[in-house]
Amino acid sequence: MGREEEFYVVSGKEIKEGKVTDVYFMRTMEVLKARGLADKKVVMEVAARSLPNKIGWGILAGIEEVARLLEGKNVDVYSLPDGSLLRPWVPVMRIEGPYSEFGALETSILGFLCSLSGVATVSARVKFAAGDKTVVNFGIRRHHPAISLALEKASLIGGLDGSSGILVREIGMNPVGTMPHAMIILFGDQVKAWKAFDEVLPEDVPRVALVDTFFDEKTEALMAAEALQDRLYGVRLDTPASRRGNMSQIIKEVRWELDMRGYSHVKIFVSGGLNEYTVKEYSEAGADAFGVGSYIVGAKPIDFGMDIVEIEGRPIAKRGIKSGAKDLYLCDEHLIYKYVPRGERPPKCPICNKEMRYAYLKVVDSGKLNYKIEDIKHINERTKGLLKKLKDLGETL
Ligand code: PCP
Repeated sequence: MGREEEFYVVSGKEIKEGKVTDVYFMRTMEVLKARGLADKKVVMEVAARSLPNKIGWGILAGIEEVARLLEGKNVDVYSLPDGSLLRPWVPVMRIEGPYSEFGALETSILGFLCSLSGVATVSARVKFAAGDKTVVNFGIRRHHPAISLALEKASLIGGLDGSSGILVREIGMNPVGTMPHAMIILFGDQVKAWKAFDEVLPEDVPRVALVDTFFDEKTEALMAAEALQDRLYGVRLDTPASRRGNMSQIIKEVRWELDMRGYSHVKIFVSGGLNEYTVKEYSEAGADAFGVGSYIVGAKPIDFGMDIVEIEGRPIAKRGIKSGAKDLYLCDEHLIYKYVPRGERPPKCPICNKEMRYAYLKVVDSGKLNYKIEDIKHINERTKGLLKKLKDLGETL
């Protein structure tokens, strides 16, 4: 099939073959090979030079993809695992081997890490803002369909509670969603639509009624509660910007009116144009769950760089990069990283003075994939624990 029939997307096979690369790497290999330099053994390190909007922390994603990309290459790769805490200038990965083996893969290596860590970081910040309240990724409609599952996986690595795309079943998660305005409009009657939803769908589908189609949120929320009674799990407010006004007040009013009539079991789900700041605000106003789309999948890529730090054992780097291979250590209690020249003694945490633990995993060992691919649920739970610890340590949005 031609590119046009494949929607001009690049296949995983082509990525693995190194076809997603910048032409200057092709030219570089040609020049280096012509002068016998291409097979020099180098050490390259990957670090984020900054985090978007000068935030102090993020979440790393894309490590599994990079490990699989480098599988079969004559390299060793040391790295933090997916879901690790990200700090500026901390080397998250170290790749060692002949430059010709992986130099031209820099484009795809950074492409995976920059994009997926960006989505994981924004997801983590929204979840950090929501605390124990539910946050679901509603964003696959806002990005190119070819990478929808990759983006959903990254949002789950970032600690979200679920995602709406049906393909998440392939990574062991159940898709999460409510109902679209289209369904209500086709019935032409909110109550008929909600009742049909309740009558037709299996019991395990939560009954969350969208309550902003024709009338205001308070009116439709009470109509839904009266129609479905204790079968109603929640109402979704997806108020369009043209009507938004003071959304916190709308949430408080809906909560009040539901409680006044004995419907305190009905949850309030909010979606539409959300970010970590409005999620925090609406959570404080009484919302129980959130659907976030554009803000998560449209996350800015993290500004990772991949730089030579050693050639044939000799430390060397460009301006702005510290030369020499490094070992990375972490204090899990205080979430502090420290790196030292490779082989030096483990440093002590500057806060608790305890010896820090070696933070890298050897994810590729002489070309053999050595990365224990974790169930996404495990990474998700670990990230949630990290966010709680960040909060306990006084981190803020
Ligand atoms: C949107 C749709 C998306 C939500 C909001 C995410 O509502 O429900 O899942 O929006 P965001 O990208 O701004 O965060 P509509 O566009 O009204 O779609 P629908 O009628 O299907 O709810």
